[in-house]
Amino acid sequence: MSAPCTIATAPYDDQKPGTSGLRKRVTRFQEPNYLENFVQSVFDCLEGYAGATLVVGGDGRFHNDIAIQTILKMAAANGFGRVLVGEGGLLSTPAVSHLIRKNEAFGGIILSASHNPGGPDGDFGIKYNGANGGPAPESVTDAVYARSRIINAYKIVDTDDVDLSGLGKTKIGNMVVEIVDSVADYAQLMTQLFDFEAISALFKGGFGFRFDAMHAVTGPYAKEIFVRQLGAPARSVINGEPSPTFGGGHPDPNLVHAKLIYDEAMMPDGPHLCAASDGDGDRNLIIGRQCFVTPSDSLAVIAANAHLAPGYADGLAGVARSMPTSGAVDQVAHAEGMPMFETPTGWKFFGNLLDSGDITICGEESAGTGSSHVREKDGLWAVLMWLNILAVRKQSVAEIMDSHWAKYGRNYYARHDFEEVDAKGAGDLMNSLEAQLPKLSGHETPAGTIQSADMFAYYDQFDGSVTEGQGIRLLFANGSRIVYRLSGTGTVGATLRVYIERYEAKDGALDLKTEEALAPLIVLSRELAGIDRFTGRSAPDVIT
Ligand code: G16
Repeated sequence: MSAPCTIATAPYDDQKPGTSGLRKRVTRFQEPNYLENFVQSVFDCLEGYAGATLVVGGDGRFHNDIAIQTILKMAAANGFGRVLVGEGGLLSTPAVSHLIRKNEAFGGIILSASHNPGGPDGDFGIKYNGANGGPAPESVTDAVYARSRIINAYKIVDTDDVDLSGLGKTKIGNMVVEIVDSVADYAQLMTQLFDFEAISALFKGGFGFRFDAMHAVTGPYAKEIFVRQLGAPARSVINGEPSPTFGGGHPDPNLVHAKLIYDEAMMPDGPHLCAASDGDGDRNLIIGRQCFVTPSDSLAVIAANAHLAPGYADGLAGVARSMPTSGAVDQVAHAEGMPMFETPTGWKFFGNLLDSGDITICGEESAGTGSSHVREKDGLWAVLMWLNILAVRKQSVAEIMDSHWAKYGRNYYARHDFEEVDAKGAGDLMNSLEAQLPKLSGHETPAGTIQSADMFAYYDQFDGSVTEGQGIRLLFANGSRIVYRLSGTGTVGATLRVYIERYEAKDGALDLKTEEALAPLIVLSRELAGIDRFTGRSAPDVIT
């Protein structure tokens, strides 16, 4: 092994990280110095990490193994004292967050492109999380981006790769590399939050359960927790072997890519609960027997029932949701007298609210739910929370949903995604809509009167930051809402997301079909924005 060396490099100009770090095609990350530039830019923007601990892990997608070796050698050259890395390079995103917090690490690097496809032609991604275990705030990600545009050298140790296939310690120069069990600490945390006895009893009683790990990172976690610790039958976990290509699938737990378990759940004698998680284990999908639960409703049910789990027995300090998430959780907060916060899309915006203790639980329409136990959304946590609620209430998912709506009212909700559309057309659509905002306020439509129309901006009371341009909101006098925003996680063209919502109070029409309840709003959402005209698309690619 030779001493750390500095390698000259040239800046790249397209590294603007999106909602959740830098995501690009694998082929981009394979270009010389691309990953190195990002990692060095991160290190250059941090202070005081000499001798400190860094946590590194990823979802096992193609290029994970290669990227981890580069990061280890760069961490050593930059003066970190210790790196904790998951066995085989595997760590789920919530597990990284937990390891950072438990070990009081300086921060962590997560390798994942979340729910995006993997493999040589798929996507790769990287992000930095800080000492609280959460995604770096915009002040840091902006500084990293600025740095990546002028960087001209990075530091790396020229040494052999570290064998990550077994637990133990080794060294690169003065830096200790500790290979840790990917699952154990996380599983231990879950036992502190949930009633494992009640859930075990549920399984013993013949409760039908299916979890689709989608050949992504949660397979080993699910087998340990659901099967080994809670006694669910081994067949409960499907696609449980992580693979660099996700078994050729697309690890997005939605009704398109997790259709297998959706179809199973829709059978009259299907499992009582079907669930799935994504590439890096932070998202969740919840489907009861013949009863799909939208992520927004799931957040509301969890907020209303979390006290049934031991870790939340004292009640919740408050709740938060991202702006496009439906107002279902607002109804719970209002009825139960809890503070509710509305933040921009992106888990990082919950960080300060969780750190300050103002909220205990938060979630997003994009299938993310979580709590103050870590600083990331957490797919398996959400599934365990549902199992805990079902075990205590001894009702079916459908019964729980019906009683929830009867108590709090129902927010019919759908998200329409127009994927990989021309980026210029999508930008023009948003600009044109923004220009119309003043005249949309007070506008009468077949779906009701638009009470206010604005571009959402967020003021963070803790760090004083203001985040603008976070999506266009049309709020109707009758409680309906249409939101337009461009995705921050796609890697090709642009993805336009249109979020459509209608509220029915508890004495209103609670058992309509969602498409039927939202029909006039859907038509309006296309017309007002000229979706057809700007994108050339007459229908969305995915509806969730
Ligand atoms: C990431 C963020 C989430 C956010 C989502 C939005 O999710 O971590 O907080 O809700 O992006 O995605 P988009 O901008 O495409 O709507 P993930 O699971 O991809 O890391």
